[in-house]
Amino acid sequence: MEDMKKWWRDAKFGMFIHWGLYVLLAGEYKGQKTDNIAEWIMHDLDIPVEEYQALAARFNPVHFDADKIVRLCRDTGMKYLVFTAKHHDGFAMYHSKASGYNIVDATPFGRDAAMELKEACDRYGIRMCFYYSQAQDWHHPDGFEDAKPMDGKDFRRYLDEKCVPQVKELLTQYGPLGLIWYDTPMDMSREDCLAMRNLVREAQPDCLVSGRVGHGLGDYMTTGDNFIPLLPYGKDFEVPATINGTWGYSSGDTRWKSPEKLLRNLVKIVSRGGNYLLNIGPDALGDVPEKSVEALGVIGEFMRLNGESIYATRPVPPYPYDIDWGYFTAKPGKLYIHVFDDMPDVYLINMGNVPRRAYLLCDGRPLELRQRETCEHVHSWRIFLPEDLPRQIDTVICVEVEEQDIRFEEITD
Ligand code: FHN
Repeated sequence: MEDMKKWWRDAKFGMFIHWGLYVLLAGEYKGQKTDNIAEWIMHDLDIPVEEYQALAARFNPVHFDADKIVRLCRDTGMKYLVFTAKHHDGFAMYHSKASGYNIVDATPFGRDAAMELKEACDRYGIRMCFYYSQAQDWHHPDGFEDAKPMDGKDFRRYLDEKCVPQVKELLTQYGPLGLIWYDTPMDMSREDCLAMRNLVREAQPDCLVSGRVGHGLGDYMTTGDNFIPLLPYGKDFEVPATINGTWGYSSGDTRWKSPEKLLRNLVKIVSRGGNYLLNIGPDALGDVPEKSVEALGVIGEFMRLNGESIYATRPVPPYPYDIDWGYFTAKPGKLYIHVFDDMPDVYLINMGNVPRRAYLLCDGRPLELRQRETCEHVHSWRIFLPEDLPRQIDTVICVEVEEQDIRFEEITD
């Protein structure tokens, strides 16, 4: 388990995939648009179960290509993939024996998307993980439905009939998994949440459990959606995030974040000690929206040249929160300075290390570094950036230092 935690902590970057029957509606049902996230359409527009489940007969995403999606994941520099095996709508996107309401038995598509993704993950060295909505199930009569009262419902029956058998299937049908990504535990008791965690521990002792298993029982903390902690949290955390304004595909959502914003979010999260789980939402044919592919392409290009400044890095203590032009990451003996702004030099004060050399990470070009000692500042470094430097979203400078631990001196007023 400790090895898996280290793997996850070092991986830093994962792909989230929200894909389910809701993509057929793409944010609109019978002429009515939802203004909330698209995978919630069944709940938000009060679509009756019989009407919603009829969508399965139309689900035939003939363009779905697991190999292509996992290559996109790998080429973006992501190390794990979390696929919605069952979201709140209750529809299993894998071959489930516990419920016929699944992608193989209930759709003309008839293929196990989860198995295809898992096989592709194995080909490309990506760790497969499953999202599973353990409490909310809008299809099963006894599942939670958002904040609606559970009066007259038999939640235990839902757990025994559907949830527990399905999680067991996921843990036994697809080989070793990186994570079970539980979500929205609602009012589940600590005992029930513990049982969900233990299911994973018993079947796959090395598989991690997301923070949203409930009652703080996860192997790390999952932040709120798209929420980046202001400072290092001090423990492992993961930020699940969207590229536009929704998780499941919506034809009308154009709130695309720029590649620049996404890449800088990655650096910001990693500099605070967290992982970034960035979502794609394939459409009804199985295609990934072009805007997502473009943005991931930009991040992938950065990661190919600068991945060393992201993977297996740790935050720099104490965290220099008053710098507004970039962020820092570190490894033993190396400080990575992520420069977002266009500037001729970088001036750092109160450095606690003795530098050996500085260079641009993307091409190894040596950089001039001048060190000074003043009465106001213990040590200051000035690093000059070349004049012909092409404009980059994040220019990474690596400074190798004499010590293993990287640190800024405590700043006292
Ligand atoms: O309700 C879900 C939502 O649809 C989506 O799956 C996100 C991803 O983190 N989790 C829940 C809301 O936090």
